[in-house]
This record gives sequence, C-alpha cells and structure tokens, in this order.
Amino acid sequence: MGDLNFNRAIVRTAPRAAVNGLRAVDVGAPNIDALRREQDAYIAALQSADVTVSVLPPLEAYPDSLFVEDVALVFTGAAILLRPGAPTRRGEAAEIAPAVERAFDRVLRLETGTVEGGDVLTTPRGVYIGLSGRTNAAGAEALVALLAQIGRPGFVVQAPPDVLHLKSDCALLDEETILCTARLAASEPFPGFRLLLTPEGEEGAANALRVGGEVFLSDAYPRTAEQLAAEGYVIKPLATHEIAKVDAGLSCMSLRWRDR
Ligand code: CIR
Repeated sequence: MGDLNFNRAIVRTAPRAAVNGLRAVDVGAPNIDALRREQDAYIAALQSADVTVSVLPPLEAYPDSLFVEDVALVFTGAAILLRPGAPTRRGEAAEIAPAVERAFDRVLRLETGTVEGGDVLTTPRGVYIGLSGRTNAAGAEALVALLAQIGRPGFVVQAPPDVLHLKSDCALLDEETILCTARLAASEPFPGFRLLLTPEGEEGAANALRVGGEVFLSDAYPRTAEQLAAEGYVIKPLATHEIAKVDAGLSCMSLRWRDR
C-alpha cells in the first residue's frame, strides 16, 4: 500500500541557520550539532526501513528548509509543488523543484493561495487538507482540483486552533487507523477511520510517521508508545528534543513515496 510502504524519500540537510527556524513560542534556539544528530538518526531509520533516501544540500538562506514535507506533496507517479504560507518559506518550493522534477515524470504546481504539506494527510481513502495559519481556503480548494487530476479525492478540514499544522495533531497508522489528538478528533474530520487518541499531555506524539512495518514516534511520549505497542504497532523511538524547539516533529523532515 503506497501510502505507507514508502521506498523513496527526499530530505535536506539542516542548515546552520536552522537555529533561527520559525517557532510559535521561543524556548531557546536548538543546538545545531544535536539537531543534525536527530536528523541523521531519522535518515538512518528510514534507510533501515528499506527506504532509499536522497539527501539534498543545506540552504543557509532558508532556516526551515530541512522541513521538506511542507513544500511539496509526493505520490506514486506524481508530485505537486506547494506554496508555503510562511513568507520566509515561500522560496523553498522553487529550491526543491529540481529534485522533485528529477524523481517524478508528472509534476503539478499549486498556483494560488497557500498550502504547507504539514497540513496534508494522505490516506488510501483520500487526501485531507487542514485549514491552518499556513494553509488557506484558496490554496486548499486549488489543491483539491490538482488532486482530482491525479485521481485522489481531496477533503478540506479544519486544523485545531493554536496548532501549527493538521499533522501536528494526526498521523496515519494503517489503512484504517489514525493517531489523533482529542482536540482534533472533536471536529470529526476523518469519518470512517478508527481513531486512536493520544493521552492527555502527549498531544505532540500525534506527529508520528508510519514507515513500512514501523511507527516512528518521538521518544518524549512513553504513554503513547505503550498504547500503540498494546495495539500491536512496532515503535521506532526517535529523539525530537532539538527539532521540537522549532515546532517540528517526525513527518516534517522528509518527502516520502513508493515509486511503483
Ligand atoms: C515552521 O514553522 O515552518 C518550522 N519551524 C517547522 C515546520 C514543521 N513542519 C511540519 O511539521 N510539517
């Protein structure tokens, strides 16, 4: 199933400027060496899940450019270049375009509004687009039209207030199950899916990532790990201490797809 069994990924090495990444609340700058160690462990985890990873060079002009998920959507056979809502990130889409064009024969472009990939949850039943401070209605509607061109139904939902992205609060665990915060689940955005709710106080765990047979989960959330293990999921704990200081989690550091 191509939406979980990825075998290709694109990542971008964190620039030194990542210490100046955008953050809603300043709890101090990340340590760049420690942040790169977290990124290296993430890349190694993808590789050990049999994902071939292309590593792009760092972009010092774009502090948040390691979060490649936000600038494009990738599917088996097609990709869509997005328009990030954060003004300091807008230029990142053009920077990733050559790598996306090398990897995909078919590349569509969002031409209006804003959408960041962190607001887009791809499932086998459809692609959920969360309205947020970064993704607006014009962008979401234009994206639904582009998704229709590649045979994917798109659904516009609302991200909870005060979260960065829709996927700050949810992750696809398998074809029918979504890990979700209670505050997102309250708006019933994913009809027909089984929802597993993150324990109170562990909302950040929802930015998890299913890769092959494993669920990449931040090691900061032991109760969620226990809950998912009890459900039969195999957990791959990964450190997110430094990237969390710039509001990031595990989905945001890669573009992932199955190439056939
Ligand atoms: C930003 O605010 O854009 C970055 N500091 C964090 C982006 C995280 N992206 C994601 O979760 N998809």
